[in-house]
Amino acid sequence: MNLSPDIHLVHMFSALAPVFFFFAVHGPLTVVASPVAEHRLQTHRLSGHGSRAQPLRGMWDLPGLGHEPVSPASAGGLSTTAPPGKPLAPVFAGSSLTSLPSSACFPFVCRTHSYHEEEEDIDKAKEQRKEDEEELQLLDWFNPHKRPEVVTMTGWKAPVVWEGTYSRAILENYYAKQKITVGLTVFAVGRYIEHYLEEFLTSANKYFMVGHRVIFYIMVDDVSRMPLIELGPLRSFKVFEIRPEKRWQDISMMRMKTIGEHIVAHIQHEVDFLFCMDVDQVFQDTFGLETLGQSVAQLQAWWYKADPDEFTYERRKESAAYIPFGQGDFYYHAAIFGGTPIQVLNITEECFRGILQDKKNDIEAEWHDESHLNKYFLLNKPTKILSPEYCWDYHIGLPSDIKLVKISWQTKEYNLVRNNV
Ligand code: 5GW
Ligand code: MN
Repeated sequence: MNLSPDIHLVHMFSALAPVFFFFAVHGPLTVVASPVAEHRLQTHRLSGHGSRAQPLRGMWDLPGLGHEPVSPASAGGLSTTAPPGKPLAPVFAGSSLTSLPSSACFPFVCRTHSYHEEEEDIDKAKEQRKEDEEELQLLDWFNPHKRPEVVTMTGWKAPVVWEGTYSRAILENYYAKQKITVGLTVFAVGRYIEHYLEEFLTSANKYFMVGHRVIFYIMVDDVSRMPLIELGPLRSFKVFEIRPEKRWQDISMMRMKTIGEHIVAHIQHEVDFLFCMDVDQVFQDTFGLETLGQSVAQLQAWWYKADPDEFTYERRKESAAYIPFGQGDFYYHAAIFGGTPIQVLNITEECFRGILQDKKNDIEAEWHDESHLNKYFLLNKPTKILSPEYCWDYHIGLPSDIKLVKISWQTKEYNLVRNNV
């Protein structure tokens, strides 16, 4: 189960260089990038931001060895629900000299300074450092009381982010110092390329993490049918060709394996946060910093008010995704999940482990990867939950709970797109 040699990075587009580069790389996965884009990734990596400091290894490196799931206690602690803090970048790494504090000059140009002045300078620099290092606390940007009619805090003290509960301005101010990069994986196989991919990408370009570095990871079964899209500033994408699965259930489920492989191979070095999304949906409004967290789950629009015993969890004991009646917190939608690369790797590994176990036992969970994702988040509580405003189905109507739709479902035209059942 090594990294499949059939995954080729074939295309990378840099927003800074509005020229398309096409590469066909055969053999093991190699990152080929335009010089400009590669330089940008390189300098970014040098700053050694937290989640990318430790290279990850997955179950696909060492069969049988995976990551321990995060315990509900540690995943759900209040402190982990705040956006994770980042260590300060080393002074000279990736930043220009003009951004250095005035005290950070070399001794030989500071000879005229008195000891007293130097002490003051050091104090000032220390204060500045403290300000920079201070981690934003959850309640600095999140107010659960702003939406009293809906659940805004879980039993394990994770925020459920609804419109009106967050201050994006405070988050923007905090993350401005951190220079984060956010990844977004999306798969389009068969007719899903023509049907959904262009609108998904065009809308994501407009609304996903605007003002921040974004890398779209696009997995298609035929790169020649990839729509050409002009991206805005700070956006780039990488396209990979994947082998299409014959059964549609497998197309959906094998995403878990592929995402994990890509996190291990390169994504871990490239982004601070990663989202994984279905392609059959469209961004309608800003999907911003308030969605970032260690491990992020999406409430399924049709079930957000239902009782857990009504949820369509897998109810057969024989499946790895089994959740007995009487258990369960929420029904999560597999169309959106995310977190730091290490957390997303853990999610995808554990889900894929469950999928393989089920295949061995000749059983398939009722809602495929979504059943396994729900089991995962039952055992490993998400540190942040997104309200159904982040993935709304207008077929439900527009109840007053839904103040601002950020992403909406596309109409399911199964007869048109699902020729591979
Ligand atoms: C095809 C037939 C049945 C189910 C899924 C597919 C299918 C899914 C496909 O032919 N091509 C494809 O790229 N997918 C990927 O899997 C898309 O990213 C899609 O968004 C994701 C999940 O499948 P969906 O969106 O059809 O599933 P639901 O749960 O949203 O109905
Ligand atoms: Mn979908």
